[in-house]
Order: sequence, then structure tokens, then C-alpha cells
Amino acid sequence: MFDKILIANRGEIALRVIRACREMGIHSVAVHSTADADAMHVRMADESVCIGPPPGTESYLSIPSIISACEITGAQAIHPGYGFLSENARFVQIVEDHGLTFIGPSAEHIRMMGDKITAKETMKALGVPCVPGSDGGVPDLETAKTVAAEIGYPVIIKATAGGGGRGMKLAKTAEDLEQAFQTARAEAKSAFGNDEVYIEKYLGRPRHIEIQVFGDGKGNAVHLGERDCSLQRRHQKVLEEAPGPVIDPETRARIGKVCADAVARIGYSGAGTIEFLFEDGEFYFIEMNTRLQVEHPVTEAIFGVDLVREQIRVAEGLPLSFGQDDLQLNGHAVEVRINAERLPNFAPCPGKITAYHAPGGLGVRMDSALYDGYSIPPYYDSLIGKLIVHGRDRTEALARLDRALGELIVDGVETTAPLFRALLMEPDIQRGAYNIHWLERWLESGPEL
Ligand code: MV4
Repeated sequence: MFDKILIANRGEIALRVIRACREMGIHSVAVHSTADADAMHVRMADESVCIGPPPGTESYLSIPSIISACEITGAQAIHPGYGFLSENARFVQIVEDHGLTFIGPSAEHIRMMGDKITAKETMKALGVPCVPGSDGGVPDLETAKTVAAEIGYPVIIKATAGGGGRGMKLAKTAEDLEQAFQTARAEAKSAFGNDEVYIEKYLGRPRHIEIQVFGDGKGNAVHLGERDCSLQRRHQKVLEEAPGPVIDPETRARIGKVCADAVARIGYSGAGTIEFLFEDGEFYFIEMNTRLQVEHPVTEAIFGVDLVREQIRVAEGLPLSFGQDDLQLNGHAVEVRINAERLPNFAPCPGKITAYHAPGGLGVRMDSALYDGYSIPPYYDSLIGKLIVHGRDRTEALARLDRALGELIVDGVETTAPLFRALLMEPDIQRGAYNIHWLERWLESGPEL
């Protein structure tokens, strides 16, 4: 069993992990940059180590500094949170070479899912439904033309080393293909140092539905239903909910079993998310994320489980504390991301918090590292809090969200909170009638924010 875990992250997710450690009787070590000396995660952890100057590349991404912090404090395991080193296979290898435990999947599984072609081939072979497209990489324009003609336009060209919307190009017709193909390759080369691309049929109005899975690393796995994360702006999620408003229990059980069986077969260890596009009742695999996701609390709310606790248990070699039959979906949960950004353009807005009050009451969870007088540094992600509400059904959850937003006070900086009061007034949002394009179209229509 671990008696000390180092958290290689900051902000609300570092607090989230520290809280799980404390409930499990495990000591926690925070690491921080010089810009974060006064941050909440440093105060809340049992110990802390300064690992470098403000830029992430010199602190939270500095592998030697983080390994040294483990050696200084005697931490036996590292929780990476999300972002930073959480999906870095080379980091996992180095951690293990130092006799430490990475709380997450193996380097091999991270590498497999980081290469989007290998991920798709693996999933396809495991019986997971995929978007129709090229079998593997497309080496030249001639091949691209043949594949595109076969699957039919419109097509999308994606970088093998991409993901999360980076390095994608749409070709609506055969006339667009050459330009799209060459640009996609050039951009992939400069962004990732790898110009390999693949082609898929372009889906015009899908929802983004992701399935939460959990493996014990010994061939057993469960699923914890889906999240609908279709409300995005520039590939940044804004609001997530579980269950998905258009997924029925039979559909959930069917796709959930496909996903759990797939990760069980590869011996996957820890939390994972299998991302799909969902259109006209069909699922199409796009990517798998091998980390704990920002939006994991909506799944925790409806299943009543602590996913970070399970990550730690599995990393210790213990079994999951529940089986598939123990997981009963209860009610509905919604998360909104509170960013320090100025509307309507979402321009980052760091600065000093002059007043902070978190909402509370039945069915309300606020995950945030803010406090009165804290100064949000300009070096990192603008996420400053996640407000998660849980109700017996979707209607109750949305009413609770509106109520909780009314209680939230963040003074001193602009935030995205007002966006959600406006969204809640939209009939499409009340009905759950949205797809991946809804939010950007709505923002372009000039809502009062
Ligand atoms: C697609 C697609 C349409 N058709 N693939 C964007 C992020 C990356 N994970 C995959 N993405 C997309 N892949 C096919 N074959 C549309 C998107 C997409 C998108 C996906 C999920 C959520 C928001 C999105 C916004 C724009 C495009």
C-alpha cells in the first residue's frame, strides 16, 4: 500500500487527488512552480516541493524536477491529474525506471492510444464501431483520392499524432481534397513532427458521447455509462452532462459492454474514456483518452463512486471496489466549467480574487482551488472551478444549476459563469437538443451575455 503520493499537477484537480488521499489515510505531496507558492493545493497537501519557475515547461512538465521531488519526500507513487504529464508514455517509463508507481495506465497503453491510427485499428479489431475511413495512414494524394471517392464526400483528414481537434482538415468535395490533404500534412509535420494523416467520412451533426471505463489491469473492466460533452467552443468543453439526454438504458448497456470488454481484453489499468461521435442512433469511435478527465465528477455523481480512489486502488494492485452489477445509475448530473475569461470572446482574465463564495446545498459540488485574496497567475489554463449539480432527473438538475449559479460569487476577475445562466434559458438546452456545432452557432448569433 502507498503511504505517500505526489500529485504532479495544480489547481482544482490537485485538490481532488489530495482529498482522495486523505480519505484513504495516504500522505500527499504537492509540487508547485514559484508562481504557485500561495496556491491552495500547496496549503492543502501534507508537504510541498517547489519544482521550478512559472512556465509549465519548466515546472509541472519538468520530469527531472518531479522525480527529484519524489526522492526528496519519499513519495512512492505519482498521480498526474489531467493535462501536463498525464498522457506522456515516456514519463511513465521514467517513473517506473525509478522504482515509482504511475497512477494510471501502462506506458504501452498510453502510447497505443496516443497514436490515433493504432488506437482506431486496435478498437476496430476489438469490435468497437469506428468511423468509416482509410485503413491506417494515407501516404500520398493519389491514395487519398481513392479512399475519399470510396467512402464518399465530405471527408475529414486527421493527423495520426493529433487528437482533441488539433490537426484536422475538412474536404467537402473532391475539389477541396488536394488543398486539405497537403495542409493537413504540413500542419501535422510542424505541430507534431510527424506528417502521417488518415481519412474519415465527415459526420455533419453528431453529438460527442464518451464512455467512462475502468480496468483493473488484470483483465477485468467495467463501464460507468456515458457523458454528453457536445457543448464545446474551439474544442474546449463548456458544459457536460450524464447520462446523455438521448441515450436510452439499452443503448447504454450495449455500447458500455462493448467498451468494457475491449479494455478488459487489452488488460487496461485505471480510468479511461472512449470518445464517440453519435449520429442517427449510431456510435463511431474517434479517440481514447488514457487519463482521468476534467468532467469525471458527473459520472461520480450519478454512480456514487470515487474515481480517484479507484485509480489509487488499482495502482496498488487491489481490485476495483465494485463490479458492473453494483453500478446503478441514479439521477442526472451537469457540470459547468467556470473559467477566468471575459465574455463574449473568452479572453483569458487572470488577476486577484477580491471575493469568493462557493454555492452549496443538496446536490451541489464545487471543485475549485480559489480563495478570497488569491491571485490567478497568467501562466496556466483558465479553468478556476467546476460546478457540478446532481438531481433526481434532468429537470431538477438544471433548476439546481440555475439556483447554484445564483449563489456563486467570484469578484475581481471576469468569469464564464454568466454564460450558463443564458444557456439555461435556451429551449434547445432545456430539451437537450444540441450537437457539437450548437454552441458555436449560438455564440455567433450574438446572445446577450
Ligand atoms: C470528427 C468530426 C466529424 N467527422 N470526425 C474534433 C475533436 C476530435 N476529438 C474529433 N473531432 C471531430 N472529429 C469525423 N469523422 C467532427 C469533430 C469535431 C468535434 C468533435 C467533438 C466535439 C466537438 C467537435 C467540434 C468540431 C469538430
